[in-house]
Amino acid sequence: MSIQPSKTEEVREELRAASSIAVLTGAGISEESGIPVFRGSDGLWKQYRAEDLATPEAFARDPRLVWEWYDWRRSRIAAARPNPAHEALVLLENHCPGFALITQNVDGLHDLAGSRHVIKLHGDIWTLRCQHCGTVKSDRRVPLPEIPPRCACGGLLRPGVVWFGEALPPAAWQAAVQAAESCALFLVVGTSAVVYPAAELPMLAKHRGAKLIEINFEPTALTPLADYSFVGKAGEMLPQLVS
Ligand code: BV8
Ligand code: ZN
Repeated sequence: MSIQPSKTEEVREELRAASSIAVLTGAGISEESGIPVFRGSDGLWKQYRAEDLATPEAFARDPRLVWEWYDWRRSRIAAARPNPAHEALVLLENHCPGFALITQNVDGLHDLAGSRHVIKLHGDIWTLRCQHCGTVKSDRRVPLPEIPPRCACGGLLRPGVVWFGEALPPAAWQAAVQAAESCALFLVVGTSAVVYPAAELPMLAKHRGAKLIEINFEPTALTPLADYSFVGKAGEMLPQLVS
């Protein structure tokens, strides 16, 4: 999928000239790395929706089922490598002084690609938190030796991610809002923009006068708001805009 040459040149110039750039990524940026997205035909787990499993209630009711889902996702993610879209954002970070990368993804592929400061709005699938004593630890074992995993204190360990109905980590949310409010250009990549409050960030940036650029496989609620909207695969389009 190639973008109309005129638009490409215009956006390349916008990216070059922008004094500060904030980026919001969603599951779509990891799709070409082989990690299924949440919504759409090949959604994560056919008979379940993320909204049904990524909740404290689902975990309280059936920690084994929720952990089976996360253990399956961890094994998918462990086999995945960053794709050219992740790598293009590392290039952008290296060339733009005021750069902020905000992600809804929990897969850690931005860190693996070499992005230095990643604002994780929804946590990290490679960390576990004890429901009882609060211990937080990194755990990259795939598959997990026991499901559900237990803490040394005997408490139940949960994935270190933000579930529906849970507040986002305050520090991450504040950093994301600060970046959205102050950037000259806001780039949204691979998100359906249906999950809040993350989906507010591009609108906040736009209302503060930032240029809004969207790259997504299909149009979203943000598309009418965007100064430039590219419909297609991030791994193909982002490198064309950034190289
Ligand atoms: C909160 C967990 C309050 C980690 C996730 C009614 C209306 C509005 C809001 C609500 C409502 N009812 C409830 C809410 C709030 C709720 C919400 O927004 N619900 C939605 C579903 C309506 N939000 C919350 O509950 C949040 N918390 O509000 O707390 C509060 C406040 C204070 C104190 C206490 C409580 C918490 C939200 C976080 C939920 N956790 N995940 C995990 O397991 O991953 S959200 C989940 O969706 C993932 O994190 C994911 O990142 C996120 C967003 O999805 P996307 O990344 O956009 O992925 P999606 O599949 O949807 O889209 C991918 C896109 O990519 C598609 O458009 C596709 O076309 C495109 N694509 C595909 N391939 C490619 C591509 N694009 C480019 N290239 C490709 N190759
Ligand atoms: Zn514990």
